[in-house]
Amino acid sequence: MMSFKSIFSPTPANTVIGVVGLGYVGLPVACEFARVGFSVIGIDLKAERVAQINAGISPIEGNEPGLAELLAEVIGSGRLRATTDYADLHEAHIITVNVETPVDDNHVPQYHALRAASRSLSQVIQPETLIIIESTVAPGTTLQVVKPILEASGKWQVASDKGQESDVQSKIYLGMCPERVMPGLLLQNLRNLSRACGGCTPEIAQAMVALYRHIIPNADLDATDILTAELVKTTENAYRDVQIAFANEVALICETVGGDVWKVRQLVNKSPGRNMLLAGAGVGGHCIPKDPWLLAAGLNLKFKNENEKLGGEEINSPFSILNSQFPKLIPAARAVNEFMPQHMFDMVAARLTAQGKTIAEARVLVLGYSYLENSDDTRDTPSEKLVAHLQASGATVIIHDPFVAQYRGDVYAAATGCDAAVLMVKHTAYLSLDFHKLKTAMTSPLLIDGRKAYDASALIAAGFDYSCVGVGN
Ligand code: SAJ
Repeated sequence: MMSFKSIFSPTPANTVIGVVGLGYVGLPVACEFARVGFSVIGIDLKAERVAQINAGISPIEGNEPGLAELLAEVIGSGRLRATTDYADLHEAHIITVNVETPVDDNHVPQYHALRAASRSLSQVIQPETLIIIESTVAPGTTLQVVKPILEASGKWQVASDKGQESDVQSKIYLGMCPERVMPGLLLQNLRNLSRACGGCTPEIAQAMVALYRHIIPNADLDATDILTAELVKTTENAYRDVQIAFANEVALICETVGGDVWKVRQLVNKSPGRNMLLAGAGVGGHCIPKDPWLLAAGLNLKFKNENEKLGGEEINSPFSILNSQFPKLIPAARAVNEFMPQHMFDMVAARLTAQGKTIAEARVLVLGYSYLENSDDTRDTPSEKLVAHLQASGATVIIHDPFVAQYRGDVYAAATGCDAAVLMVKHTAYLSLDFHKLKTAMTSPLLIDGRKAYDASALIAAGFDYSCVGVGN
């Protein structure tokens, strides 16, 4: 087993790396460390995913530039191998954990995967192994959920800078380094975005900086403590969610008072220090809708641990203990953003009514089903919520999306016989629609624009009943 010193300056020659969770974050991480020469052991519970990876085939959907080729290369060179067996991590000196950390419908973090990974690791690691949590977690989770599980057997003690020195044979190290990847840019973001490297001790934080420098040559790698690293990640995404919610709230105000949020935003952002984001049809994806709740849930962890040991699988709702003194802004922003798909429904229903039709008899085309433009990722997509509202009201819904397999096809054929169309995703392909062909296909040229994809005057000139989110009539 390597000595602490070699953890402090990990190199491909002296360090074997383990990666737990080979999803859209873990797999690129494993490939990147293998690319620079480390021997990497990847763990995933899904045997079929492990088999695909060992065959050099990427299981990651969507267009991820460079990932498939890199995976084939590092599998071919033998630097990366995948397995379902945690025992294979026995030889790893540093192990990153990249498992899912979702929140449930009550916004409560679900740590089943994290707890299971922590339990499995505690049974196979060696003295002085460094475990780095890369998953996004509520502030306090690494030290108040992961650490107790790793130490539960009594065999291990996580080093801390509080001087409780344990003998080397029982000492392990813990770190937290949140990822900042984005679908479609997995490798690019991994290589170029700065990282907060939170260590159980300052020396371990520096060791993490040395480790990540191998795959992140230029961006800032900021040594810090574990709690700060947890707060940074959840805060940066809560920040974005609140910023988007502000734009959406101004959009709703503009609609009511007869303003145009798009013009307002353009001029507001000429003011120093302003950067108003884009209003729209809603906020989807794997990060932004979830991470604000993880930030809020940190409050519960603190209260929970002051009164009782964490035992159950779930942490109670972040608001169950607090008497709603705070957080106020985070839940309110979530509510605004979650309302936007409903607002898109209200807009199309109102225009149909104005045309003497009911939503129940209408055939409505939803343009865009992924959560982000030019992406096939449909996780937590606002379009799913709009479709549910439409179907619950009896409408016949036609979904089109050039990136989502089951909704591809000729958009004008999809528009045939439709009474209304709702633009939910600003895919590039939609920006060059032939409005004449669209109008000919539809029974009535009614278009609701949820992303300001179009110039109102062009649509109106083409004879459309056109409305845009954030623009009053
Ligand atoms: N959205 C708006 N208005 C905006 C920006 C986004 O309505 O001004 C909507 C999008 O349509 C989408 C959702 O919000 O439905 C999320 O969009 P996003 O641009 O934030 O894309 P994500 O979810 O992939 O965000 C990720 C995040 N990165 C990580 O969590 C590591 C986010 O912090 C980044 O800012 C974002 O990528 C990015 O732009 O890189």
